[in-house]
Amino acid sequence: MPGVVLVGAQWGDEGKGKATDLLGSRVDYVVKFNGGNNAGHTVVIGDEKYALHLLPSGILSPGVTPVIANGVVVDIEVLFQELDDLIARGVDVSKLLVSGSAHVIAGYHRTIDKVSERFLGKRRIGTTGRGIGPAYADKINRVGIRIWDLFDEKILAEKIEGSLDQKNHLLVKVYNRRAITVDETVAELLQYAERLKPMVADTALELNKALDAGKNVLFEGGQATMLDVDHGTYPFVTSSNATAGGALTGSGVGPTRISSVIGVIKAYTTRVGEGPFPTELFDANGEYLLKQGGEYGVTTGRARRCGWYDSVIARYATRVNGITDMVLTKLDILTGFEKVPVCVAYDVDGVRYDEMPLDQTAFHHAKPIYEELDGWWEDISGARTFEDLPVNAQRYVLALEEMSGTRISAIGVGPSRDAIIPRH
Ligand code: 2SA
Ligand code: GDP
Ligand code: MG
Repeated sequence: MPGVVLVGAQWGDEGKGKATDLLGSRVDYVVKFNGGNNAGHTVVIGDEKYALHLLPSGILSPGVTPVIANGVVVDIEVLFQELDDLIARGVDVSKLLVSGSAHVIAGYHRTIDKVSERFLGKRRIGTTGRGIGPAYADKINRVGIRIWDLFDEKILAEKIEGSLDQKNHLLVKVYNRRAITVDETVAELLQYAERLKPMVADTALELNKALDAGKNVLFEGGQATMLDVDHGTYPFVTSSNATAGGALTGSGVGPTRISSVIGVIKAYTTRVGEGPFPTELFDANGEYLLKQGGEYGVTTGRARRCGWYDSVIARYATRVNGITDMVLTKLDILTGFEKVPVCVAYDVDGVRYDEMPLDQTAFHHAKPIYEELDGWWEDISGARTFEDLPVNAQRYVLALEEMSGTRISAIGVGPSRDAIIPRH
C-alpha cells in the first residue's frame, strides 16, 4: 500500500465513510487530516448505523489506530461526546491519537461562524455553523489555540487573550453581542485537558515511524475537492485543503510516502450549502434523487441540492488530486430513469469549456452540455459482480470511466458494507 489518500471528488457526501470502512480491514492507521466536526460520515455495519463527525471513520475497524492529525480543527467537547457515544455502543476507542499541533475550536469560533453568516445575508456560505472557518482563520492569522497549549494554563490564558483581543471588538461593536472573557474560555477548554492528555502525541513522528516499519496508512479526507479552499468554488468552500495535498501538510508525511489516491464519487451530484452547481436540478428528477438517495446532511440535517453527474468535475478532481482509482457510489439510486443525462462539458456564454473554468464568474455562468445515456429499471442493490448489473448500468459505468479519465475500481450499490462491486 503503504500510504493511501482517500478524497471526495465532488462537493462532499460521496460515501467516503463507507469507502474508508471497507479499506479498514487492510490498514493499520486511519488519519483524519483536514476539517473538523463539520464532516458527517455514515458507516452502516449490519443493522448498526454510525454517524461520525470529528473521528476518522476507521475508528470502527478493530485493530486500526485512528489519528486526528495536525491539519484538523478540534472541538474538544464534540470529541468526547462522539467517543462516549461509541464507547456506549461497544466500540474500542482506546487507540485514538490526537496531534498536539491540531488547533482547537472554542465557543467564540462557533459564535462568530453563526453571526457572520447572518450578517453576510445573501452572500452567506451556508456553513455548518461549527466554528470551522473562524478556527482556521485564527490558525492562519497566528492567533490560534493548539492542543499543546491546554497543558500550560499560563500560556493558554495568554493565547486566548491575544485571540480575543480583536474578536471582542468585532463581537461588541459590529455584531452587537456580549464580550467573551479570557476566564470563561480558559475554563471551557481546561475542563477537558486531563482526559485529553493521554491521547495527545506527535502524530507526524508516529505516522512516519509506522510507514518506515511497513505499516499501511489511510489518509481520510473530509469534505471534498470542490470545497477545497484553494481548488474549490471559492468563496463557497470550507476553510481547509480537502484535496490530496492536504493529506501531506495536514499530517506531516511527505509525498514520497503516498502510493495511490482514491477518489470517491457519486453516480450523480449533490451539494449542501450555497454556491454554484451547474447540473443542479429543480424539477421532479431532483426531488427523486433527494428522496431515493436520502440526501440530507449528516451533521445539520439540511436537504442536499441534487443534480446529474458532472464529468468536468470528475476530470478536474482526477487532475488536482492525482486520483489513481475511483470508487463510484450510489449507482443503485439511479434505477428508474428512462434516460440519464451526464454533463460532458460546459457552455459559458456561448463558449464550450471541456475543462473546469477557474474564473468563478465563468463557473457561475456555466450551463451543462449533456449526453443522454440509456437508463435501467432493475433493482441493482443485490449485484455483486459487474456482470450482475443490467447492460445499461454497465454502459453507464464504462461511459463515466471514459469521461472521468481514471479507472473505476469499485461500485457502490447500497449503504451496507457488502453492497459493493469490486472491479479490476
Ligand atoms: P464549513 O462549516 O465552514 O465547513 O462550511 C463551508 C462549506 O462547506 C460545506 N460543508 C459540507 N458539505 C457537505 N457535507 C459536509 N458535511 C455534512 C454531511 C454537512 C451537513 O456530511 O452531510 O450535515 O450539512 C460538509 N461540511 C461542510 C458547507 O455546506 C459549506 O458549503
Ligand atoms: P461522506 O461524507 O462522503 O462520508 O458521505 P455521507 O455519509 O455524508 O453520505 C453518503 C450516504 O450515502 C450515507 O448515507 C451512506 O450510508 C450512503 N451510501 C454510501 N454508499 C452508498 C451506495 O453505494 N448506495 C447507497 N444507496 N447509499 C450509499
Ligand atoms: Mg458527509
